[in-house]
Amino acid sequence: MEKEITNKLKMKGVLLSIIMITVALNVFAESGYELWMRYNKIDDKVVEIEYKKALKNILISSTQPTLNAANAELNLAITGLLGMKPSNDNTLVDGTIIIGTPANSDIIRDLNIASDIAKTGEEGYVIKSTFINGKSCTVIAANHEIGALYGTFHFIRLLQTFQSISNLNILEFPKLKYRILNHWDNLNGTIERGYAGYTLWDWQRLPMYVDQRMIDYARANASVGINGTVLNNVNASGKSLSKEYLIKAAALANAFRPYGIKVYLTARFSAPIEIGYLKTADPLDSTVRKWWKDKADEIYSYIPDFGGFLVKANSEGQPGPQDYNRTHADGANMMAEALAPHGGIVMWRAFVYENNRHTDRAGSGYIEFIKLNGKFNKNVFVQPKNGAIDFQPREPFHPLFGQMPDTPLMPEFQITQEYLGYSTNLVYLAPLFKETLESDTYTKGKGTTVTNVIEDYQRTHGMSGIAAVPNIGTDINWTGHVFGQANWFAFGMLAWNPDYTSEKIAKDWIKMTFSHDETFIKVISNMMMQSRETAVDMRGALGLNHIMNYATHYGPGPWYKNLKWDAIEYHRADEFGLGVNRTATGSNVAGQYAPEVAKLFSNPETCPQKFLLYFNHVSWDYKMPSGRNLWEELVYHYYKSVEDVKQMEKIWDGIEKNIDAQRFNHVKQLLKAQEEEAIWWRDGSVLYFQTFSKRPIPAKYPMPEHNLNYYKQIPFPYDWKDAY
Ligand code: GCW
Repeated sequence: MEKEITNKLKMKGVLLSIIMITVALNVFAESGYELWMRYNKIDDKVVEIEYKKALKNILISSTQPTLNAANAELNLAITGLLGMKPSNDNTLVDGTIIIGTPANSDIIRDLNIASDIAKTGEEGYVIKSTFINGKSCTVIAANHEIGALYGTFHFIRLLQTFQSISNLNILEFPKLKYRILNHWDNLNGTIERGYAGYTLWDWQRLPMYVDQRMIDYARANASVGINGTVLNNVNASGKSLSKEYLIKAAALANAFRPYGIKVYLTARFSAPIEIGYLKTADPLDSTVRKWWKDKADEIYSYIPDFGGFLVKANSEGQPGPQDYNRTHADGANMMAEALAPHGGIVMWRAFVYENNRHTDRAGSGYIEFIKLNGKFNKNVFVQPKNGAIDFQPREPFHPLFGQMPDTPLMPEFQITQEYLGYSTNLVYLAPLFKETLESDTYTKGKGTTVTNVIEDYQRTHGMSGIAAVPNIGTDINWTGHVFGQANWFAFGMLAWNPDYTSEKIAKDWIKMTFSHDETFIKVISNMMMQSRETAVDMRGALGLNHIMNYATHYGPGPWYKNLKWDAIEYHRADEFGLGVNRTATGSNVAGQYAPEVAKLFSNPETCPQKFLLYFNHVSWDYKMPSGRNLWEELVYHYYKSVEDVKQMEKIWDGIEKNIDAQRFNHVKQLLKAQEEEAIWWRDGSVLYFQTFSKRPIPAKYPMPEHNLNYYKQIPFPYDWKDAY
């Protein structure tokens, strides 16, 4: 009897554990690996009924790799979303989706949509609901298969966001031609400023082994229209151009090709010396020129559609043409000449500044490049960062935008959060990207936004583009912080169309990544929209920047003293006030902008408050529009940042029931860390600036718990470079 009971209990125990494991699997199933390509079963009956009728059969018109990829993706999506596999044959039934081009599909050719398709160019598409032989169908058609793939991803996005698909009439094409990720991956597997693990490129096992993750990477990029990837760091190793590595890069190019993604490499300027054993890398030397030509020919023999080179030259210690008294144009044109016969391009970075500090760093890029307007070959982009200093939490747009009409510029953004709390902090970056893109350069009169400037190069030069340094690594969720995925997604969407709004992108991403619950979407999108402002407030509002810890770029460091660059150069705090005088009476970086902009920025009364201290040295007593004086305003922003992070934590706690435990806990822990960091920034910075302002922290705020010295000595949480 006793034994029986024990056995029964044991059985119960087993059953219970099975149930618990199942529950746990459901609850913990979400690692974030699927990114926004998460095709979980639809939980809305009305939507499900509509989709079940419309998604019965997929008919593709070729078996080339790109259409195969479209077919596979749509199959995956429908099977996941509806729990029902569509058929995949040539019979036209109600609910058929036809994917193809006029060249390979009779059905598409016979439809009356040729003029629409003609408008979509190389990569665009149309998506149309229509009747064919009395059957209700959806047509995804494009001039080229890659357009059809992009159209398929767009269609899937409609499904994932529960849009009605019964009456579609969509015509889309990208506004910019080159939409590129600049990876900063090193050949040893580490990533410069990468906070989501190690490089995705498995140099050891390539080319024999190409991991499924490469395909998933390509799917994610294609789903948002990214069409190029620079595999390696701009602080480049010549080795990446050696035969050994080219063969490996070719294997990646093969994996990415069906998804429309071209491979690019960084080119170390001194590679002819390091791997070619020449005595010089002088761009006007004929043996050097020949070396680059031969190298380009060799690369194209392995990668026939190789995209081209990205180059960081004469910047932060990298070699470059100035080592030989040549110009940036001499260097870029030499490489451009080698790539031109194959259709490749050069992206030549304008991120240069004098390490020995004769000029204001904010003005160096402009000074170097403005004189080279029009001096570059046709297949060269000059690539400035979005702002002139670095990828700061907030900077005004780079003064070169609009002022190099004869040389196409390709702005570079940073998705990886080098100055924004790595992958520990929740910061939605679309508002940052948009802020630059929507800035008015006034270079062709009022309303000449950065977007207008970069799009216009398509008309004037036949090329236009945008790039960003990604946040992608081997972490299971790809980006370290699950909200970092939104920044990869947002960059792709904005590269396709800079006019999309940050809110719309956030809402789509939330639906695809987390939940369709109306309240969830509303509160989380609001939280994301606010998060960039919070990130700025945390690190110095009102136009302050580059006052982080100099070594790690993490945590506060306005006190930092270094022989080359003191933090003081960036904030100029003194007893009178705060801010850098970049007006005509100072370094006159303001004077590098169009006169209307210069005028606006040079007067504290007209300068947008968010850039006030970037351009002006302002008294601590200066009255701000809020009625507070400058000191109080600064303190207000630091204190607000901590409150805002706490608010994010509250919001997050409130949505626990809406999502899986794994991602809930992931974000919860990171927000807690962000709160602690906001306090660190706030108390350290306020106490430091107080040594100049000599004014009290208003009594309504809690006083810092420690003295300034304490905050100065807080060690960086973990620096792998020091951890041997
Ligand atoms: O922001 C700085 C980074 C460097 C980086 C450099 C650049 C790749 O601190 O790590 O080097 O910019 O953009 O070249």
